[in-house]
Order: sequence, then structure tokens, then C-alpha cells
Amino acid sequence: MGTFDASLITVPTIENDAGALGVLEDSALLGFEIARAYFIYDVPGGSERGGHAHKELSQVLVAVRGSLTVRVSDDVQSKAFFLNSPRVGLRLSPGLWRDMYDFSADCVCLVLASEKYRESDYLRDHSAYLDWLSNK
Ligand code: T46
Repeated sequence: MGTFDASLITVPTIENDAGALGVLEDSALLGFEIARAYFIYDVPGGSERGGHAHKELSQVLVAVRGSLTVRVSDDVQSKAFFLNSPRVGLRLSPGLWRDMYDFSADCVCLVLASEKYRESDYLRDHSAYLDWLSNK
């Protein structure tokens, strides 16, 4: 059985008359030191992304513009998170399956990650993922 560890965090934000500035740097808040940042945007209407899990990677996702839904699951639980604010991050621990859908046309999803890109860290087949979970 996996450990289901997906939770929302508040992005520290500095706001004044000139606008708002969100800061993500605190490893205690993120759960890791940032090794990589990437962002997903221009997602065509109706497209789905994700459809995989990571063996070791931790991430925080922030819809810095627009919105999307992230369904997180393991072999026991499943929970959908609607992200629509640059002030909220979704923290995902390793070992969770994620499906991303319902991207708004203007969605820009920032992802902070604990490691560099490594394809061998991905589990892209769901039954292989369940096997991997049961052998953990
Ligand atoms: C995740 C969700 C939230 C790279 O070459 N370098 C990178 O750093 C990344 C993230 C991806 N890629 C390549 C791998 C694939 O050929 O870009 C292509 C698309 O990646 P992927 O299919 O994994 O994209 P998403 O949007 O389904 O998932 C992404 C992250 O890859 C993944 O870690 O958890 O966002």
C-alpha cells in the first residue's frame, strides 16, 4: 500500500500597490530543495496530461495563471484538486499517480521538482505502477 501524501500549501505572497509577488524557496514548506522548475501552458482544450507516477521525485504544482484539475491516486485513495490560484500549491510526494485535465485555455502551471529530469523515474503504465506499489 502506498503512502498518500498530497496536500495544498499557501504560497507566501508579498503584495503592495504595485501588485503581488509569490515566492517559493523554503524547503520546509516545499518538502525538498528545488532542483528543477518547468511550466506547462498552451494546452489544447480537452487535452489530458500526466498519466504517470514518479518513484522518487517530489513536486509542487502551482496554477500561476488559469486553472486545471489534478487527480492524485494510489492503490487505495483518489482525490481531485482544482488549482486556480497563484497563491496555492499542490505538494506531491513520490509514488502517487497523477492525471491532469480541464486546463483552461490561459492555464500556466508551474512545477517545482526535487530532481533533474530522469525518464527512468517515471512509471507510465498503470498496472506496472500498481505492481511497483505492491513491491515497495
Ligand atoms: C509531472 C507533471 C506534473 C523533459 O525532457 N524534461 C522535463 O523536465 C520534463 C518535465 C519533461 N520532459 C519531456 C519528457 C516528455 O517527452 O517532455 C515530454 C513531456 O513530459 P511529460 O509527458 O512527462 O509531461 P506531463 O505534462 O504529462 O507531466 C509533467 C512532468 O513530466 C511530470 O513529472 O509530474 O508534469
